[in-house]
Amino acid sequence: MCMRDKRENITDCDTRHGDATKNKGNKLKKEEKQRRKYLKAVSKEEKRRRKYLKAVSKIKKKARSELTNWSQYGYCLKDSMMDLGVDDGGSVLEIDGLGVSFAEFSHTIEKRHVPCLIHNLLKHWPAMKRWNSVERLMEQLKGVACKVGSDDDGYAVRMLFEHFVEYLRDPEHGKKDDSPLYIFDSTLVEKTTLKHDFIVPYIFSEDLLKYAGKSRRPPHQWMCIGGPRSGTSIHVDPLGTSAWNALVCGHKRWAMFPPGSVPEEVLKPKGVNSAARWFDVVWPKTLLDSWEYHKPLHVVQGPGDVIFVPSGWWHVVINLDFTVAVTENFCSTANFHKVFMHTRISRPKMTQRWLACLSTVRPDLARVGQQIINDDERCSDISSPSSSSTSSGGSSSSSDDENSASS
Ligand SMILES: O=C(O)CCC(=O)C(=O)O
Ligand SMILES: [Fe+2]
Repeated sequence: MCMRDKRENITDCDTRHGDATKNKGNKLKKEEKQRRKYLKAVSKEEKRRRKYLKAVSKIKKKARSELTNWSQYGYCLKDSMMDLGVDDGGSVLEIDGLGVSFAEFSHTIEKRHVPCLIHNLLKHWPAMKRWNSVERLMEQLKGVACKVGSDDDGYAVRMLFEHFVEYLRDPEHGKKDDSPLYIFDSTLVEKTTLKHDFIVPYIFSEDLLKYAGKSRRPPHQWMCIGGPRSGTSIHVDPLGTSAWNALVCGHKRWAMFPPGSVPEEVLKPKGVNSAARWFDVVWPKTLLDSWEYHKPLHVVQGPGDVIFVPSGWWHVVINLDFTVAVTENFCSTANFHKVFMHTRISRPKMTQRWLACLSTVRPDLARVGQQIINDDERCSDISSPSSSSTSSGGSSSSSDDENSASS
């Protein structure tokens, strides 16, 4: 090798060595940048998780201050809880929504107060595609505070939808709780884009309470979103209204009792404070041959099914998996008499306004309402000899502020 070659080699070597050092430096810098980015993401995630955990524990305390142990019955391990006679066919009348007209439904089902399960009413609802998974719902509900309960003073307890989803998937919370938190919110439809995804089924389209005035009208439409074992304790819907409940995804188990003689051990069983507990403790008793009262009607509602609950029927509902539903309490010609009797006592001011509006749009029903008022006055005249013949104007003990939320 000549000197020149040698020099070139040395220079070559130097350059390569320089490049290698530079590369190494760059690599280290890149790694350091990545490490910082990673640590930033971790700390952001930790902060987010801490925020979520803080929110959950605060919300749980507020929504059910009486509960110290949310998983004391171990229902999450009891598979039979979610399998309670699902295959036994149910005992509620089932009809095809496509084959029933408004008049038929009103005469054969509503006026006879027959609970029923209606198939095929929701096929054309955009909601059937837009609400059928947590991810799809997140597109519309991220950042929205949803009602998951009430505190001891009756104020709404709200939770961000994304926190609710995390709660449902959390092995230490929603996955483990006996009766997990449940979104039951009468403002969600109005305040979000969810309202564009459905229309009230035609057989329930006669909404007479809209004539009571928007500001006075009690809440009447709720979104219900929850995981397995969440649900609604036994109750009757408010103000004599009937209800339709449209299930978009998942399965709900219903038990229903007719108005009238339902025993205390069904309505107020000791130590039963949730739908899950009710189905564990009370439900099996009602199935025994020795059960001496009314047997409940029962049914499992699946995706696309609508349940009709006639006014005055007691009902208790448990979610068997992740469910999304919308439900509405309504007054129609079929239950008008019953609803008017209720509102007259508990919402006298609203009833006055309602009657005035009905006299224009539905004079036939306004006459029914006026007759109820006249009959009431006649009765109170007869029962209290000292009373004057002027209008009683509604019971003084009645409240015009009754909260009509059903659960
Ligand atoms: O879906 C539920 O949890 C029950 C709803 C209910 O009570 C109703 O629709 O009347
Ligand atoms: Fe209800």
